[in-house]
Amino acid sequence: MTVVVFGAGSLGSLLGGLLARTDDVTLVGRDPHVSTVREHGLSIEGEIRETATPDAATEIPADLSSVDLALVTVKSYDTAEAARALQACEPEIVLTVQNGLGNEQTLAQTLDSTVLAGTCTYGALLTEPGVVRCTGLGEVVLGARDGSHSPTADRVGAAFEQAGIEATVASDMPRRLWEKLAVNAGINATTALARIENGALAAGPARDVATAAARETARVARAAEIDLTDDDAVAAVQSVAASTADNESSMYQDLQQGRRTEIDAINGAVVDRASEPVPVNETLTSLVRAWEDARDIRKI
Ligand code: KPL
Repeated sequence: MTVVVFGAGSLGSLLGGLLARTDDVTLVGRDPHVSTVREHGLSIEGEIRETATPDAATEIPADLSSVDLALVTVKSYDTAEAARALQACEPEIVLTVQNGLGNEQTLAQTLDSTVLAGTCTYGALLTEPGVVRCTGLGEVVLGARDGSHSPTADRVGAAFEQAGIEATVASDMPRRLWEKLAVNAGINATTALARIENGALAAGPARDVATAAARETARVARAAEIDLTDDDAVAAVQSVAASTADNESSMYQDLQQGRRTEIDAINGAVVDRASEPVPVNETLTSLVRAWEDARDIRKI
C-alpha cells in the first residue's frame, strides 16, 4: 500500500514507522522531526527497537498521487485542516486514529475517500526529533464508522497485521468510539489538572472524578442509542489507567508544554451532546478552557 501518515507526532510516527516495514510510507509532520527522519531514518525505541526509513515531509509531496491509505493522527482541532490538505493526494481510504468524537464526520464531509474509524492503544512518545519510544504494546481497532461490516477495513487490517501491528477489525466502531471517549473524558483532564500520571487514578479523589466523568459519558452515549453501561465505561477507564500507569496523558503533556488541548473534542463533546446536566464534564471543560484562555491559545 502507498500510505500517508498525516500528523507524524508520537503515535503517527510509531504506526508509520511500523507500516514502513511492508508499505511505502510518507510521514507528514513538523520540522525538526521530519527533516531528522529524512536524513537519519526513524529510531523506534522501548518495547520495539528498530530503525525505519519512511519518507518524511512537512507537507504532502506534490508528486504523491494514488495514495491507498491516509492515516490521520493530528490533534482533533486540526482535523478540518487535515481534510483540506489530504484532498491533494486523493486517498482511496482514510483511517482516523485520533482522540475525541466527530473526527470521521469532519473528514468525510471534505473527502471522497472511504473514511474508517479507529482507536489505538499503542503507547508512543516522541523523545527527540527522529526518535519515538514505544511505551506500550497495544492494538489498533478499526472499522466502518456506521458499525457495518467493511471489506475496506478488512484490507487495512490485513495490511497492519502484515506489518506486525496488532489489529482488530470491528463492526461496532460507534460504541468503541464512545467507550474511548469515556476513557479520555475520565483520564485526560483529571490527570492534567491534578498533575498526576494515569496510574494515580487507581484510588483516591482523582479516581472519583474520573469515575463520575466516565459515568456521565456513558449516560450521554445511551441517550444517543449507544449500548455503553456505566460499569463498562468505568472499567475501561480503570483498565487503561492501569495499562498506561506510568504515562502522562496527552492533555497533561499539553498543559506542561503550554499547548492547546483537545478538551473541546473530549469533555466538551460530552457537554455538547448532553441533554441533561453533566456537571463533572462541565467543570473539567471550564477549568481547562480557562487555562487555555489565560494563555490565549484557543482558536475557536
Ligand atoms: O489516549 C490517551 C491520551 O493520553 O490521550 C490515554 C488512553 C488516556 C493514554 O494516556
